Amino acid sequence: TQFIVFFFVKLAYFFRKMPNLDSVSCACPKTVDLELNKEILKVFIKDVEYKYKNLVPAHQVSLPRFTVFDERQMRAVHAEAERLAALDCSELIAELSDLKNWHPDSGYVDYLARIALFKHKDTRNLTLPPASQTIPSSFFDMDKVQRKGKLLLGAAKGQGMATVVKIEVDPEQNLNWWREDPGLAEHHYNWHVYYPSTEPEKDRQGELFAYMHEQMLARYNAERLGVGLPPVVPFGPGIGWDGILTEGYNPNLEKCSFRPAAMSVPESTSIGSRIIVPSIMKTNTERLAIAIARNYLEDPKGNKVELTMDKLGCTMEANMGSVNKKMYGNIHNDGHVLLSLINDPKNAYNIKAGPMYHTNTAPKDPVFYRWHKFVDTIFDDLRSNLTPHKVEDLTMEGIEVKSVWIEDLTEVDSPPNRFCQDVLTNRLYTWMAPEAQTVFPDQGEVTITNTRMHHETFTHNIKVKNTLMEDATLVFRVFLAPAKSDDNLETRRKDFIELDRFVDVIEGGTERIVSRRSDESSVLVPPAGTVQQILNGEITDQQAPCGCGWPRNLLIPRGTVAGMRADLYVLVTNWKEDAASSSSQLSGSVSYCGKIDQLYPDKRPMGFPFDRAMGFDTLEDMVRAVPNSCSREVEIVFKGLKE
Ligand SMILES: [Cu+2]
Repeated sequence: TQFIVFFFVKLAYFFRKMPNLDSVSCACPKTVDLELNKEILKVFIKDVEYKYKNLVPAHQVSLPRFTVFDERQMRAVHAEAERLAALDCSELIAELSDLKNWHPDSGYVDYLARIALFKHKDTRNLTLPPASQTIPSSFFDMDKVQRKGKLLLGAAKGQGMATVVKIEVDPEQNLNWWREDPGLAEHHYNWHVYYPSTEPEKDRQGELFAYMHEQMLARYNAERLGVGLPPVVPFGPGIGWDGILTEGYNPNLEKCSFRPAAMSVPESTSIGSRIIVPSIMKTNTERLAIAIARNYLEDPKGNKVELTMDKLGCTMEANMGSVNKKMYGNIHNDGHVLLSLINDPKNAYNIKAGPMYHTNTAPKDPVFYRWHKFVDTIFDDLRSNLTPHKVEDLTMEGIEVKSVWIEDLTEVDSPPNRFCQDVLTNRLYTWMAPEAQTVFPDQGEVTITNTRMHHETFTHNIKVKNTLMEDATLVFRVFLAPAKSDDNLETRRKDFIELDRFVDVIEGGTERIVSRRSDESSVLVPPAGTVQQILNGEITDQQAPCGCGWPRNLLIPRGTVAGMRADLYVLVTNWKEDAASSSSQLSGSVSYCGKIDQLYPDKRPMGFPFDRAMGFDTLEDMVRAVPNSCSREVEIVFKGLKE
């Protein structure tokens, strides 16, 4: 890993600043309850002078080898969370604090705390500290953190350069900086915290499961292109599992085992009393393929259930919305478990599971993307079966997008040429730089310096003309796709990365430039409420309580030193028609995470207009046919490592 770390000793224990439990009321917070928010830090950070409240003997026994991908464990942990959520708020905090102090490093305890606090009416809207701060051993190589001194600081340069200079032995390691970004792990972890597979499914959960992971793949492939790697290849039952898994991976984490290169998928593996058998997963996959061909799934009574992307997503994951688990199994979740136990499928040697076992470590492992590419291949059977959007589904009368361009906010770039489809290039800039982060392992407080990707903040500028007599409330759908030598739109369809989705009003009979900052993007996680901010009472209602959303530093692909060409594309449609309800809003990290307790705000299929087979040969053709859209070639320039 590229983490550069050093030990940082704090003389004054920060826990001393913690408020006294008795002084805090647990009233239901209206917007932000700063005192209660401070209070819940006790649930997430071990206190060296902790005095146990309940000392429940059960907490002393070892905890389950927990994974959200096992249905039985998920039912148990959610039942426990329900019990906790029914307690008085101060009791809830006391019980969870006891657990945390017994098992400071446990992923199970962190997960239980997050879902229990979310289920409890008084703590539901609080800002929880990022998991990378509260269980750092799931995110960072704590062995290195515990070491002190000059050696690591001296090695910092070389470590950072490894991400710039190519590694030849296993070229997949050239993307360690991306896969191992702590923000990516946070996003994936929190997505699965808020979309558990064993709770009644949320609005369009199956479709969002498919779309969010499809976007992870689109972004991963753009990064692969940037470092000269081919697109990710599926690895699953019937598609690759007969051969070997080329990629090895060492996460350098206490919690996970590593995997050597060239392993094979076992004939079976077991988790608890369940046995997972690849040949059965293959049969289940074939049943889904038949369902897609027939356009219906079969429920346990033999009834036909019309196939939608949502139903397919639920059935594939599988979550509670699955149409028939007996028939279609639990393919996605079982794949995670099977691949994570590949080192010791019979649990003969008590080897720890690999990264695929946990949602906060899985995205580090190259096999995560190969597995999800397999899952997405099934989803894409359906997408490519759908009738392409007709021109009239895409157009909006009276609205014209005249131009789209990018302006760099920090550097003077070539002046934008304000005509659609112009050849003038707009540039985006990325670089790597060390970044300090404070984390809270078992003891005290440690500062980690981690080399991460960053980019220059920019604006998308969209010149829109409204020839209608009335105001138009418009939704702007902004995408970015790397340019390819083959410009066929159907082959590029899955390359489109969502950059932003937002609403703006254009007055009737006017023309205006809509300018939107990149850091406002609807794919991004809102700025985290860190432990320090929570402690200082600096939490605002702008901070998302849930931590779900794309890492802010990875909004755009890295690009290349010479400049990677990409197409910026915007489609503007009528929000009055597209909004799920009159109160729906595209705010927060809505694109990949939806809205807590609300309908997914945008009625259009997720990924629209790239959610199905394309009815145009090229992007240019689509722009020409749809006046309320526009595209522009941009270039992403990687400026290397900034010390
Ligand atoms: Cu996932």
